[in-house]
Amino acid sequence: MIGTIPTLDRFFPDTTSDGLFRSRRSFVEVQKSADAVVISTMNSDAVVLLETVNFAADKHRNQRRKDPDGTPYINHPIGVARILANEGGITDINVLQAALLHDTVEDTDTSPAELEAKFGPTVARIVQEVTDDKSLSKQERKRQQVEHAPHCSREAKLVKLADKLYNLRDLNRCTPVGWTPQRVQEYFVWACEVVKGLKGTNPTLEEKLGELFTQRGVHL
Ligand SMILES: [Mn+2]
Repeated sequence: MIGTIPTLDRFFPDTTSDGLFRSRRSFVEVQKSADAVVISTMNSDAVVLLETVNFAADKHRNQRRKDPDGTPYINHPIGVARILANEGGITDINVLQAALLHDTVEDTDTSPAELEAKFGPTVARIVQEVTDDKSLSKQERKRQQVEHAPHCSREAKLVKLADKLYNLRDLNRCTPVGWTPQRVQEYFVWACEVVKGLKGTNPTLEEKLGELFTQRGVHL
């Protein structure tokens, strides 16, 4: 069988210069390889994001949010990435990927090395920056988030801002199972302390966070 895909010459030395296949490989075999090459080398942002969201969905597949409906956990990282794109105006693919992956190391069996191998060092580093040390007590982790926020990279600060915005909106939408109104208020107070250390990163996200804090009588 003969196929003509002239642009694939550089990937497939066994095509002739006019794109006709020699007999060594069947057209079907070459077409399969071509699909793989297209996915691995064309580096389209859409393809990369699909691969990333699929990875995150698989890792979080058995987890649910704490809302009464038990919303699938993956809605959260997708929502965080969407806030960055739609409201924050962020198009940096590394930041959007890190948003999709931001809870995989903290909340699933994903290792930083796994993220680096699959998505590269930049994405892995941003995720690492937004990952709490789970060997510490919850109180200490919360304290460290406040302390570390100002020292994060700009990319990590963006993910943190969107993560907080998503979570605070979620708390306004409904109260997590087992939370008292006081615990909700304390979350706002703590989140505000974290966001203070992230200021000067994205005016739109910071303004929207500021409005939510003001509604609770907390000031950024
Ligand atoms: Mn999160």
